[in-house]
Amino acid sequence: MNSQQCVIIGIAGASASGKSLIAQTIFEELKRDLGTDQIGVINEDAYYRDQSHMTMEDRVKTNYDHPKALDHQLLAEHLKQLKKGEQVNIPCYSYKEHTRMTKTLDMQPKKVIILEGILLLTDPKLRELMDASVFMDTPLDICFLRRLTRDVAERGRTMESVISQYKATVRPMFLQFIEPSKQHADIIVPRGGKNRIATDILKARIQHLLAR
Ligand code: UZR
Ligand code: MG
Repeated sequence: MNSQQCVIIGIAGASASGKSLIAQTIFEELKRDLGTDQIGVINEDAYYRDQSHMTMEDRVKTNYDHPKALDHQLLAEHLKQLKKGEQVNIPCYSYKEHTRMTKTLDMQPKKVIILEGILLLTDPKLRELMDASVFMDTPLDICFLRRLTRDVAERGRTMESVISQYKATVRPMFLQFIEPSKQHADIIVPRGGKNRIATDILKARIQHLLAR
């Protein structure tokens, strides 16, 4: 029997659309069957470019919703290494400092990798590495409300800064890059990360890929 070494599932969609939630749910539920060391989640946010050489003033001006803000090259290399059974060092990103931290997170190869992030499906080299792809199609007003609450509570922002960033980059870049990338998804999930049927379908697909 030809069992696949590493199944990679990509989950994309707007900021605060429920990507992390559905990824976390699948992770928690599958790790009971597979074992904690056989499934992992990689967040595209970890691959925001290192900006330690820039002043804080300039870091704030970066457009974090544009594909070029992300080091997709490094992410693709890491995925290829994991597929080959090699260990990788995942960067750690600080939303407060707007740059990479010096520490990295060691990840051992796994049977299943869940990849989640806003711009994953815009990049052909990442799409090629995925065994299945998902787009979280949550209404934008719901995403905005969630983002406002989350970024103030968890990412050290003020309400005013979240609103101005939303108008300046988050919304325009969603319309320019993220929304059109939906065409590349295998599955489109309405409502958000609590969609139980979508979660079950994805889990079943992963189990099927593992059993091949
Ligand atoms: P999720 N982001 C920041 O606000 N600051 C940074 O230093 C790095 C990223 C935001 C980014 C994007 N954009 O909307 C969001 N802006 O993080 C993606 N503006 O993360 O998918 O978890 O919401
Ligand atoms: Mg998230």
